[in-house]
This record gives sequence, structure tokens and C-alpha cells, in this order.
Amino acid sequence: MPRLSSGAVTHMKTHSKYQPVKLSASVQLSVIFLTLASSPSYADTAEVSAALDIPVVEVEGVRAHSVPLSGKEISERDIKTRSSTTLDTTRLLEDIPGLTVNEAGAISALPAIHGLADERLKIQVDGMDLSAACPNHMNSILSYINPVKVGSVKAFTGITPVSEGGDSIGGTIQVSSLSPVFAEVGKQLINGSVGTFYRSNGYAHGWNASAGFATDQLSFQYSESHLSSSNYRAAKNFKDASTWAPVLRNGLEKTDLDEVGSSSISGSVNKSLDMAFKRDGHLFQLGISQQSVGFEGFPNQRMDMTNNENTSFNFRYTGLFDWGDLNLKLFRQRVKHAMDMSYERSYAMPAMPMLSESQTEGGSLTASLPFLNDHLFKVGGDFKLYKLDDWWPPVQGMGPGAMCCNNFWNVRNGKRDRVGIFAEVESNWTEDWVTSLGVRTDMINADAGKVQGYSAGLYQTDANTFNAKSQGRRDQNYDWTALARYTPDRTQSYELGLARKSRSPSVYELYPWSSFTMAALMNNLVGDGNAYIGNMSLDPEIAHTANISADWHDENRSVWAAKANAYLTYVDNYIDAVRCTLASCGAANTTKTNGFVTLQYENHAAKLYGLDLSAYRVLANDGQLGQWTAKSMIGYVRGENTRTGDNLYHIMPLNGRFTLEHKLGGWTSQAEVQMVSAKTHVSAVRNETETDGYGLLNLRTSYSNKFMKVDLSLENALNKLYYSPLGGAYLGQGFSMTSGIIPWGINVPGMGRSANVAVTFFY
Ligand SMILES: [Cu+2]
Repeated sequence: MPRLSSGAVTHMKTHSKYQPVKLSASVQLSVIFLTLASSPSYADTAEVSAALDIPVVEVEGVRAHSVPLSGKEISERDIKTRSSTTLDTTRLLEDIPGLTVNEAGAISALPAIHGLADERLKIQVDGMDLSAACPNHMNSILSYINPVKVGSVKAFTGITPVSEGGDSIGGTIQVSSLSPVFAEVGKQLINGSVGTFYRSNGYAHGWNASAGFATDQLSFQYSESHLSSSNYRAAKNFKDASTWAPVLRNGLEKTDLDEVGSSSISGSVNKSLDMAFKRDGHLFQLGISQQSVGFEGFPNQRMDMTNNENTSFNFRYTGLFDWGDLNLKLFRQRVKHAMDMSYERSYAMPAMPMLSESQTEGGSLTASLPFLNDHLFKVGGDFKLYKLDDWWPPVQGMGPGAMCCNNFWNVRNGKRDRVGIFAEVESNWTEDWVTSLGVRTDMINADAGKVQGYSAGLYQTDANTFNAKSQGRRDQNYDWTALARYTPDRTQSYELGLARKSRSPSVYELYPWSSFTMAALMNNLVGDGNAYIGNMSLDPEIAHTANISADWHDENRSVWAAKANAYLTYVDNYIDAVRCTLASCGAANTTKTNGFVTLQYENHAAKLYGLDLSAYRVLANDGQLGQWTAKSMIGYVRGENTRTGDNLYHIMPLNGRFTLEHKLGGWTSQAEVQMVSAKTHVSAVRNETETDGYGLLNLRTSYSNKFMKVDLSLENALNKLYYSPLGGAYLGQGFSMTSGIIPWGINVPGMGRSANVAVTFFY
């Protein structure tokens, strides 16, 4: 049991209706966020009561927060049924209602919540508030943690309380490593695991191992994982030979007509050492992690990652005191990133080397103070200091011109520093009513140095324009959130959330400066194949959101539960894009409807709204035949630019997942049907292409006991050719440095049938 600081606990008058387990003081008080009872990984059904006991063995005070009704927490056990055969941590989030996945490289997909993605969300790994360091966001935040290392996921899809947010207008995703394990008092513990996996499509394979030693106060854990994959294949040929023949110049590596070019990954290695020390209600954790990726292809970008080195140090402290809880986090991350082209795009390497380096230092301090029996006051601050250099060395052997003779500086001495403070009160008014109110403010300073092109000719005019302006800026943003939750009895609850949230533009929205097509094409954060130019006059985005959630279930959630969530967001100053009208972008750029175009970021306004539904029902529960459960999840979102009337880019059409699950002994098996309707609401300014509707069947089974776990799955079992609405433009082969050679209008196809197997042994 967690040791509770007596003061905080005796102060609290807890209401049994909300209190299935005893946790640390702040958790116990965070009644409104207590979803242990309201959103278990939505189908643990009969085991829910057992699962409720699980958090008790967690380390004291680590769970500072649970998620509101509109969010979802995925437990370690549910993650484990997926993580072994998954390359990309973002895939573990696919069961979260309201969350969709924007495709990128093999381990770098980007989650979107209610139509808002990437830097509009707050995405944290082990509490570290990181940023990508690449003009294509290849080293996305969740690419830094291997799925096998993930212990828990919390997603705030509706309203994120100010204590968990800041500098983001959408939801929050918090991915955490496995919690430290300690031995019983007076004993020692040695544990570990060895695992391997194979995915038939693309011959993806890898292995992972971990070894740990612990006493009752100290814990050490080392883990390492390796993975690689060749290009994956679509279910059928998606390229016709005549369209592609002129693109594929002599010397390029051949790809088959069903092969997705530049989708491979190799030499991906994650190593981490996690140390923890606990004593008398104090927990100290230090994590050191190192990742290197030798190559990762990006079929919806014009470049590939040719190396990425990431090192991070992460210190966390949680203390339980008589007056409440204290949380401190400090971290530092350094990234060295290199891009160039795969041999499917270019026959000579280096074709166009591009380098970036970043450093991120950040941290937070939060105190949670119970007062007047039924209230919890949270106060704190956080900061993040981000530095970025992004430069492209000249290509040897070329005469002065497009890629000679100096470094091209895309972002030089880029900087984005943020400091925020917040205060929040959670109140447990009666047995039925709980509220949370919070305010925060963030100050963001951004700056960048003077730039230059490869040579004067094609670049000097833009460089002069950029250099003549002041690059430094400061924003002071204000957020507030309000949540009220009504629980009339043990079978239903309702939550209303309102928020104002702000986000300042990122370095890559502000500072890329060249309108020369080749340079602008390299700056693309969304995988649509277009060229982007930054805009130093951007204002912060300000979102006003209303979110309503309802949760119905039987008393113990052992038989059924259903959840509905509706939301509406208006975003002032939404950073959308407009067609470049500069002479250097060409006259046709403003009217083109069937090709790649050059765009510039601009503040507009947007409206997003939608609905998430999820439910489960136990169909049969029999000692001999096991437990059969039906689960379903349906999502719908619309996004519109209210200034131009255009649709927002990359908005998932109506979609659903319907699963029949069977559990017996150590076996869990699932048959899942995924249905996605046609995407017809497309962004005209980006020449986004429509996609057809489709249905996919996935079959999975896994067996586990104390010593081993085996996972078998057949994904896309019917081998259906499909195009994810969020797959982006197919640019994975051929000469990609200009916008007119690779054919426009082809989407990246999804993966054809794949048989996957993973085996893990524990000791
Ligand atoms: Cu990159």
C-alpha cells in the first residue's frame, strides 16, 4: 500500500462512491479525474474489480493524476497485448476514442485528437515535454520510446486541466515507461525479459531485453531494443508502370508495383537505464536514455532520415508530506538529426544532406494541497528551453547555384523558450458534484539568427527580406479550464468541460524563409507533398472548447458500459496556409488544382466539432468457454476554416472499430473489424486528395503466463488494398526535390496482409 501522509489523508472526507482504491493524497483528492471506475481500458469487464487493485501496488505518489471522463487511460496489461508486434508507440493509442493517427515513417506516426495534431497537442514521454527537431517532424516525440518500454498511457481528449497542459490547444498524451519495481522489505529482486518479434510484411524484425535489480528501496533497470524493416507492401499493385517509368531514372533502386518506396527502417536502437530510490513517501527517479536510428524512410515526405541520435536525462521526484504532495521534474534532451534521400529517390549519396541539432531543457514543480476537507489546491510552474539549428551543407561537385557553395541556413540559432505558471482547484462539493477550475499563463520567447542560402542567386532576395526584419518575439498567453461532473448514482456520470487554451507558433512555422521551390518543399510538417514558407508575423492560436461526456454502465462495470463524448472548438488565429503569391512561386501557383503547390502559413480561424462513442458488453461468461465481449468505438470529426470556408487538412472521416474478444485462462483473442468511410471533405488550398471508404479485418491472439508471452496476429487478414485518409501523398520514389516530377494525386497505401509473431520470456 502507498504510504499516505497522515495530514493529507485525515483531512479528506472521501466519498465511497468515487473511491474504489486508496491512492496517494493527490489522487484520492483528484476525484473528478478518478477514472479508475469510469474508463478502464474499456473492456476489462469482469476483471475490473481485480484491476482496481492494481494501482495500489504502484509506486507511491507516482500517479499524480488520472484523466477526466472524456479521456482515457490505457493500463500496462492492455498495452502489453499490443506492444510486442508494434514498431511505433503511436499505434498503441489507436483504441482511444477521438484519437487518430497521421502516417509518417515506420516509428514516427503522429497522433491527432479531435482533428488537432502534432504541436497543437501536448505530448510527453516520461513527463518530458519534447519537440521534434526536423523540418518534417521526423523525430516525432513518440518515436523516442519503443512500444515494449511503454507502461501506461493517459490521454486527455476532451479538456486538459491547466496543471497538465499549457502551450497547446488540443488534448494531452502522456506516455510513461514501466513503473519501477521494488522488492519486499529485506529482500532483493532480480528480474528481466528477453523478447523478439517478426512481421512478415516488410520482414520487420527486432529484439528487446531488460534486466533489473532491486531492493525494497532501490531499483535499477536496463533495457535495450532493436528493430528494422524493409519497405512494406500494399495489398495489391498501386502504381501503374507507365506513370512511374519516366520518374524512375536510371540507377534508382527498383521497387515493385506493390512496394511502398522509402518506408523501411534500419539500425533503430533504444537503450535506457532507469534508477529509482524510495523512502518514507519520497520517490526519486533518474532515467538516462539513448536512441539511434540509422535510417528511416518517409513515403509521404521528399526526404528520409539518414541518422538520428537522441540522448536524454530525466530526473523526477515525488514526495508525500503532511501538507500535501510535491512533484519535481527536470530533463534535458539533445538531438542530432540528418536527412538525405533513399536510393529509391536518388542514385548518388549524398544527394542533399540536411542537418539539424536541438537541445531541450525543461522541468516542472507542482504542489498539491488539500484544504477544507473537500478541496485540493494545485499550484505550480513549468518551463521549456528549446534551441535549434537547421542547416543544409553544400553538395560537393556542383557549380554555384541551387545547392552550392555555402551552408543553407534554414533556421539558425533558433530558440523557443517557455515559462508557465498555473493554479487549479478541485472541489468535491457533494457526493454527486465535483468541479475543477484552473487558470494559467505562459510566456513564450522565440528568436532566430540571420539566414543565408547556398548561394546568392536564387536565395538572396528572400534572405534579405528575412534578415531585414526582427526575428525576436514574445507572447503572453492565458488559459483557463472549468470542469463539472455530476454522478447521480453508481451507474452514470456526466461531465461538462469548458476551456480557453493557447499555443504560440513553433520555430518551423515562424522561421523557414525561402520561397525557392526546392527549399520550401523541404519544410513540410504534414506529409501532403507541398512546399511551405514560415511567417514571422503569426499570432498565437486561441481555442475555445466545450466538451460534454456521458458515461453509463452497470454498477461494477462487469457487464457493460457505454460512453459518449461531443465537442466543439473554435480556434481564433488558427494557423492554416495560403498559396504563395510571390513572383518566385510562379503565377500558376495560386490557381493550380491538380499538383503540388507552395504555401505560406497564415492566421485564419477554424471550427472543429465531432462525436466519439465507445461501448462494451460481455456476451457470455463461462468458466469453461471463457468470456466473450463485444466492443465498439465510433468517431466522427469535422474541421472547417471559417474564414475561407475550406476544409481543414487531414481530418478523419466517420470511422469505427468493432471487436469480438475472447478470454480464457492465459489466452486473449480478438477479431477486429475496422471501417472507415470515404474522405470527401478535403483541403482545397493544399490540393488534398479524396480517399475511398474501406473495411479491414484484424485477428489477434496472445497467451501469457508468469514466464512467457506469445503474440500472434494477422493484420489486414483479407489483404485489402486501402488508403488511410491520413496517409498523405505518396512521394516515396523518384526525383523528389522538385514539385513537378513525382506524379500528384497518389495517396500512400496502407499495409497489405501481415502475419506477426512475438515471443517474450520473463525471469
Ligand atoms: Cu528530418
